[in-house]
Amino acid sequence: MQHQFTFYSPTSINCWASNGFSRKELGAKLFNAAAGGNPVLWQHIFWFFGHPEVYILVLPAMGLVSELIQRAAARRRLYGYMAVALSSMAIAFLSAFTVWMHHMLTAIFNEPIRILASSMTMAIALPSGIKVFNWTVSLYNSRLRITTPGLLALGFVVLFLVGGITGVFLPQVPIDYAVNGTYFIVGHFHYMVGAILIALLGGLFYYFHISREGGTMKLG
Ligand SMILES: [Cu+2]
Repeated sequence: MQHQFTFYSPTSINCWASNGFSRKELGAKLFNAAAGGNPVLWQHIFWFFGHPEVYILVLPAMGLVSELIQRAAARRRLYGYMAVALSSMAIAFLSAFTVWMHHMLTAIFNEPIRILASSMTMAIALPSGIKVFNWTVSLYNSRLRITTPGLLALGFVVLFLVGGITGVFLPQVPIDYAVNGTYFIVGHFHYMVGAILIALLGGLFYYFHISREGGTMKLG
């Protein structure tokens, strides 16, 4: 039942569209090595969507956290607001066009291309680092208040930091050979997705408290 799993996630839709649909409905042999196709091409198409998909999730969470730190935790304007905003654009650009092949470092054997994917992936650490640094500095000398959405925003920063530190290892090609297919990858990914969920929860708490409690944070 190839069509059944299309409903589960956007990644599955991409998977179905690029592989199942063209193969079954159009009779294509693009990914079939026996028919002269290239199975790695399927991986390219899958990850050209699959990698930016993670950033489609995390960029709104980063925006939420930037607002929550200002409004619900530090109660001051974000340190280096413009740098935080520009780093979002840098992350969006880098993640969309330059790094999908870091999911395939053990599947492609073109060394310059592998080095390019590896270095572009490490480059994403710069705008991400700017964000974590500015979020942290915003708390310095601030009128820190412990509120539910504020704590969830700080929780995002901590989880994102652990996810980022485990992420530093992954673009290194030799390390990738060791950890490919292990729970190290799963752990890294789940720190990020956990952080995203925490940020969304913080945004929801903040939004609904404002409307129901006239600006106080009693419900949390
Ligand atoms: Cu990726």
